[in-house]
Amino acid sequence: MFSEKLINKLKQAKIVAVLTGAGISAESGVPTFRGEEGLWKKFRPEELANFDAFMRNPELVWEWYNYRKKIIVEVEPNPGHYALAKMEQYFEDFHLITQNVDNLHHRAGNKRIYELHGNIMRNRCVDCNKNIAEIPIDQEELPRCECGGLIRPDVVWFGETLPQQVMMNSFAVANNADVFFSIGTSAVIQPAASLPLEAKHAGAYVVEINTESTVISNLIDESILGKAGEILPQLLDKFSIG
Ligand code: BV8
Ligand code: ZN
Repeated sequence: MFSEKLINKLKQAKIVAVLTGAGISAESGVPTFRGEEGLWKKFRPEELANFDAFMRNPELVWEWYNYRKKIIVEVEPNPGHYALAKMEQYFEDFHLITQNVDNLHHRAGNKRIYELHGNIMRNRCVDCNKNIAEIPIDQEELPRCECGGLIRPDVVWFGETLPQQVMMNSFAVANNADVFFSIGTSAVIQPAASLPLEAKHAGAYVVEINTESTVISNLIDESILGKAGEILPQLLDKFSIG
């Protein structure tokens, strides 16, 4: 399943980077966005994951995030998440960049996580930008800050810029990585989806792990078809860090 080339590249690698998407959490039971059972089957992203939709109908958007939070607090990280936590310990210089907001990489034990799209467990005030601690999921009335402003989930919506420092660091990592994995992402959301190609152009060995091929499968070095929760532990076995 793994090419000699990948194994050798990983053996020699100093800097290893990973970009994950919703697919790494699928085996935990968290719906992906565009899959058959996808979150966006019922709703369309433009209706929900954007600021105007939120200001127009904050109740609906909070209903969607509370629905997702209910799922997330019930599930556990899967072997794919735990494998990435082990990789952080094994490789000298390991960077985990995620598009996911589900907090599962934290719970699996990764310390150095670049959260490109924020984190569903964090909240902030739309007026004073203050970070607001955990909000009860079944809260009926709209959460409001002491300044009176509406509280929103601290995630990056469509049309919103990604956290600048996290973005810059992620692109720097892509430009210096020896091996770059794109795991469980359909690679359509920009600018995150540019990272694997940025790494490729900078000379990294780029590997995709996905249950289906994506728009970048033919543009990178190796595309491994299958479930991340099965493939990643097998990859670690090759380095006897299974
Ligand atoms: C910005 C957070 C502009 C909230 C999300 C350039 C070109 C074209 C368009 C744009 C562009 N630049 C900006 C845009 C617009 C837009 C965009 O990309 N549109 C798309 C539709 C083309 N981008 C933005 O708006 C971004 N902002 O750039 O603003 C700007 C610039 C300057 C100044 C001001 C403004 C913001 C994008 C972030 C949006 N937020 N979510 C929330 O989660 O609620 S997006 C959402 O998509 C999630 O974050 C998700 O992580 C992300 C990507 O989806 P995936 O993770 O890939 O999930 P998906 O379901 O698609 O795929 C799952 C994959 O897993 C599949 O391939 C499947 O086969 C695989 N899989 C399934 N099971 C498994 C598996 N793989 C392995 N194992 C398994 N078991
Ligand atoms: Zn406030």
